[in-house]
Amino acid sequence: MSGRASRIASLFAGLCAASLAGCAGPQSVFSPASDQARWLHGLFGLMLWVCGIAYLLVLAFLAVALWRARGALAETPITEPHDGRLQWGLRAWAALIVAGLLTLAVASFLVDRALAGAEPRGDPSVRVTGQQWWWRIEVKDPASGRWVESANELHLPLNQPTPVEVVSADVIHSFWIPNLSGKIDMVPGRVNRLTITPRQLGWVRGQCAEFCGLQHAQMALDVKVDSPADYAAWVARQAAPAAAPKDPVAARGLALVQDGTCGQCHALRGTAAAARAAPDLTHIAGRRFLAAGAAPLTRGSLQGWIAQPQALKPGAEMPATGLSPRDAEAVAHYLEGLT
Ligand code: HEC
Ligand SMILES: [Cu+2]
Repeated sequence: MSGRASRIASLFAGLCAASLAGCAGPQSVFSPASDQARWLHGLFGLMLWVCGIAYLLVLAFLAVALWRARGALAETPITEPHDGRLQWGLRAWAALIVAGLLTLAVASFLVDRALAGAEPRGDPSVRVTGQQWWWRIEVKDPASGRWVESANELHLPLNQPTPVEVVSADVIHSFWIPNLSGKIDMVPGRVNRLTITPRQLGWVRGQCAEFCGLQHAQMALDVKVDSPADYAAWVARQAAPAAAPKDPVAARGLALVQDGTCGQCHALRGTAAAARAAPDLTHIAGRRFLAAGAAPLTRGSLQGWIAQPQALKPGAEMPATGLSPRDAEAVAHYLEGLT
């Protein structure tokens, strides 16, 4: 019997492993890369086992009952109240159910406590604002104590509990980086908080997890877990003003950006463009993706976006700029230098 039980258990484990093996990756709850994601992943695993075993037990008893009663269902009475073995069996079954549910309740309580215990004591050092359909990123520069703005790409320091504040500027969004944390809603007029303690270097992908309008699907957040030194360097880079144009074409691009409409929505720190309605472009070329994951950031995608943002992301809050191809080229060339 125990041999058979262990064979069933290993078959079950094999099935789980096979079905989860294809689920690893940069946007997956099955590759936890932070303390918080590991706790949640552990809780999920426990729930899967407890519920899976209960399910198999029910099916096994049902199969045995059907087998024993084959052909005789009509004649035998449905209950045998004086059968002592049946009564003990029922008591054992009830105890098993209570034990299973209690295990799950205690485990989820403990995980909840652990997540709450990781709540920041101090002030948050990262603030993320959901906007239709991009992410405003603000980080506190430890050097100056000032908040530094960026967009669509978030860096976090390895092994450091980072308190993150999430808010929304328009509708309800949901902040979700599966490898690093559970979901948390971004609600207009409300500040929600979570803490992330990353344990693995590298890139992972976040995604808005609450339908928020036309381009909800193209609202991805590129996330990088850095070593503390790389993180400090990234913050310092974001804090610096925009690089000066390196050649006459880039200089013409800067002039077009300053004289054109760009500055009514975007900020490029160090230039005349200082609006906050759209992603901060001060270090746009330092990012991997354009427009919250809509395309890889290349010279081609930048120029295409500037000429026709609606072609790449229909419904996006950036209207056609009306720039001539030559002007769009100069602007793209200038932006390309803003690392
Ligand atoms: C009416 C406001 C508005 C104007 C004017 C505007 N933009 Fe935008 N821009 C946006 C918004 C909103 C987004 C974010 C769109 C999205 O990702 O859904 C955006 C995104 C961008 C991005 C991608 C940012 C990123 O983080 O990937 C670039 C580059 C950009 N705009 C360049 C420009 C340039 C250059 C001009 C001027 C020629 C300009 N924009 C004019 C609103 C505007
Ligand atoms: Cu959304």
